[in-house]
Amino acid sequence: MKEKILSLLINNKNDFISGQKISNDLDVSRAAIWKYINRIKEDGYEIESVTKKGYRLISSPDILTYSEINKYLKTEYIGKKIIHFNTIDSTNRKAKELAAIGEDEGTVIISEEQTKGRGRLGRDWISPKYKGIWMSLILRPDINPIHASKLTIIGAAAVVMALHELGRDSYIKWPNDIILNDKKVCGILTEMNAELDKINYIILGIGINVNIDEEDFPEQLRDIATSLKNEFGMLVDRKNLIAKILNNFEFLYEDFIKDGSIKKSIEISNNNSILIGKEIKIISGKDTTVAKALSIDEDGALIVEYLDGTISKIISGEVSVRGLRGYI
Ligand code: BTX
Repeated sequence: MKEKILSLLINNKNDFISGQKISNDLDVSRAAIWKYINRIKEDGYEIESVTKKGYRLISSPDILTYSEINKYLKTEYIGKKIIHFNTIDSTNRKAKELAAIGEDEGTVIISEEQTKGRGRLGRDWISPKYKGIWMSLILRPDINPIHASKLTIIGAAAVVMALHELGRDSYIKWPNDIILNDKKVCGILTEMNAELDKINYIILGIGINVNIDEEDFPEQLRDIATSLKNEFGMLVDRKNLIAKILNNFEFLYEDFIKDGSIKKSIEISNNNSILIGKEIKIISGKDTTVAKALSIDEDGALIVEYLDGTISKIISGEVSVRGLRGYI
């Protein structure tokens, strides 16, 4: 009921809505409305109440709830249910737990902070409160598990497109990082639960450093990590950005689900790649090999040319890639 009353207030922003109308529309008593309005205020919403006029929403807090994001969403099913936390260990961990007990495709888990955010290979992902987007999408594509890594490519393309819609260029460091000014601004962690030939669920975790100040990053990350605020010189609206990512994601994902092709996402990856045309290091366990990154092929694999001229195809997840000079 709280969410429904909040939706009415948000949809009537700038206008008063009478207690009587809320009562009629939602079949709830005036006394109960008063109680819910107080709870909504406790969440940080500023609401004016005037006798005989009713209630009016003055301002919304910067929180990533469904009510706040839905107004920007154009999707059919991605993000149509958002489960929001103030704090959690890891949204990917929570998403897996919920997916395992049947949570639907499209549900998104978002937290204002993560206390144990995770990167690939058990690495940590720092996720300070209210300053980033830490979210995980639950997906149930009817595809062979060997194609699961394509979801990372689609996710990265959706983030790049969303930033493009904000008027900003960003670059993909294949397969799972988004780069600005040669530093990491976003990381993607795709995890899967599958049987031999059937996917039970995929969790697509996206972490974006939105309004993080440089001093919020631990010392050892300052040379390799940045935030949108750092690079753009201004605060960025997290809600609008999340919606833009989800809108783009559904568009690109639908394409994949319909005919198995990630052509559009590949095009975005190739056009916005920070690796293509460069000499890179391919790190596999203890071995490091130097090669030139040529392109990303239709399966989302990185095509490289080794120093002896051999052309090879690298599947995401197999290796880490680095620029010859430092991180990029
Ligand atoms: P990755 O393994 O490619 O990158 C992890 C590495 O990046 C760390 O070892 C560290 O050096 C660096 N790092 C840590 N935190 C940050 C940060 N905030 N910004 C830039 N660099 C950082 C990348 O893994 C995948 C990250 C996915 C994170 C999302 S957040 C929502 C979801 N839930 C969850 O637990 N993980 C995902």
